Amino acid sequence: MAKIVIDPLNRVEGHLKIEAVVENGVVTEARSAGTLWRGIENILEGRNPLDAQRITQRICGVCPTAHSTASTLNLDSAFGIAGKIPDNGRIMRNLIFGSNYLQSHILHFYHLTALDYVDVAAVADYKGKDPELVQVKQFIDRGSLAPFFPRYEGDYRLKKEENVAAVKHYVQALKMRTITHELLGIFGGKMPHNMAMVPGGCSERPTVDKIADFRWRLEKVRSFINDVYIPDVLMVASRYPDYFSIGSGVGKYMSYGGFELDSNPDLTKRKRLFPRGRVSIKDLKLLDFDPEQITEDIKYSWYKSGSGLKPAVGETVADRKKSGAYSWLKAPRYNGEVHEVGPVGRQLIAYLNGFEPTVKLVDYVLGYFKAPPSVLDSTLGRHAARAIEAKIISDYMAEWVLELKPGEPVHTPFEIPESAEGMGITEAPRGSLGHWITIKDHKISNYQAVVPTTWNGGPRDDKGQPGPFEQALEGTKVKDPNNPFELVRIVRAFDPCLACAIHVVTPKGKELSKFIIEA
Ligand code: NFE
Ligand code: MG
Repeated sequence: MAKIVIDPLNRVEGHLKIEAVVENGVVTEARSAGTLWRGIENILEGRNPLDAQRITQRICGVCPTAHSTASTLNLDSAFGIAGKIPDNGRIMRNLIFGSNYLQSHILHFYHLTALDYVDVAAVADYKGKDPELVQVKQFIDRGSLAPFFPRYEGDYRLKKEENVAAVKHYVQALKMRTITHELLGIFGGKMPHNMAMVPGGCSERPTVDKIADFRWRLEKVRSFINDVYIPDVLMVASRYPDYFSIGSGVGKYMSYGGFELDSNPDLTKRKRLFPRGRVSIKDLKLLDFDPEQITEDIKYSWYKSGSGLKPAVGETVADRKKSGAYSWLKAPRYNGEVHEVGPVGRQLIAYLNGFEPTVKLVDYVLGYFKAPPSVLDSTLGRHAARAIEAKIISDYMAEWVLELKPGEPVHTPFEIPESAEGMGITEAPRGSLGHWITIKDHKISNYQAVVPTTWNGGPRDDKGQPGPFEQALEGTKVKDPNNPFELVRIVRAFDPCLACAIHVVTPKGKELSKFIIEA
């Protein structure tokens, strides 16, 4: 028996520790732990509700836009204006959010996970004149090799020319991310932490020159997605086809639905680009979705507040010394069951709903590998679904921006109610994201977030059911416990963000700095 401890598991956002017990070359038990304490939810208590949009974006530097979307929907709902968002405001929100999605998916594939498959050392003896490859070669020659090394060895399968091309794309992807930030800035003001998403709509005004600027920049990113990102994912998949059956998950996926296509006040009837729902993998059956079924357990988390609570009445009181606990993440559950969230769930649910762009792309990718849709439930499936949806979102952004109407309203006025409750649920790049607010005396009295990586990377729940990372790892064959490349590939395919996942908590009445010292 060997115990593998990967701490920190790098090339993910935030601080993740993975432990795996290996017996006869197979993982028999895995634990996923978030190890860096954060402090956002309780910072909000007693503040003006409008601060939620500004402060929750600080949960994360990668997907602040997801939190601005969830918090804005949350405030729309608490202020009673969810059905009154003008089209311009709704569309600009989608363009701001979409820009961040493209940034996030390109970041994940090239800069966080590709190095698990691509051997950068192939460029060490590069003699050509390609400026991007010369840059990388000079970087290697300087001898300071992070973030390319250290790494786990033993399973690099691409041909030399494939490795070299992928390294060039790694550098190009950095430029593409710059462009997505510029795109976001056109209607959002800046990245990170856009200033334009506000309750009631958007504070920016569309103009013809902004529309043209957005469209022109977006075309470069669309070309990269079509001509580089998707082909690279297929190329990696063709060299590592075994990863279509490694790392399969918990059997159930969920999506809250994302990118609002109208402002129907009845949220259950509202149209969204990616539909709401759940799916079970074994029979590819669509299941219903009711946000009332969401709860969070804390038996194995460093909290002493109530367990199994709904987020609207959630609590977050830390207890770093709690016996048996091993993570700062809570364990979110739907009707007491473990669910994976993220691109696979979104695209499978869209596929089973017959959403044409998804059906076309999923069938294309699966046809390439002669595989059924259920193989999306795997390490490679997670990468493929992410690339597919990057293309779909970028294609729709190109249409949405042309639907903006200069001179028409962007925003609907509102008043902050004396008391109210709100819920904002959406799909962040990494999966289902929800914010809940209670307002009393015109101020925030409780604010709770349940975040994608909390769903996927959370620990065991009160019943002892392991979380999605843990279940995906258990049963995995490990060739060499000293080089557990299988395990990091599985976990990275989820695109973990521990910064988001641990967005909690300073105990009421204590200063943040004092608590950090005590913890
Ligand atoms: Ni910090 Fe995030 C996304 C959110 S993940 S990246 O996507 O919400 O838990
Ligand atoms: Mg929370």
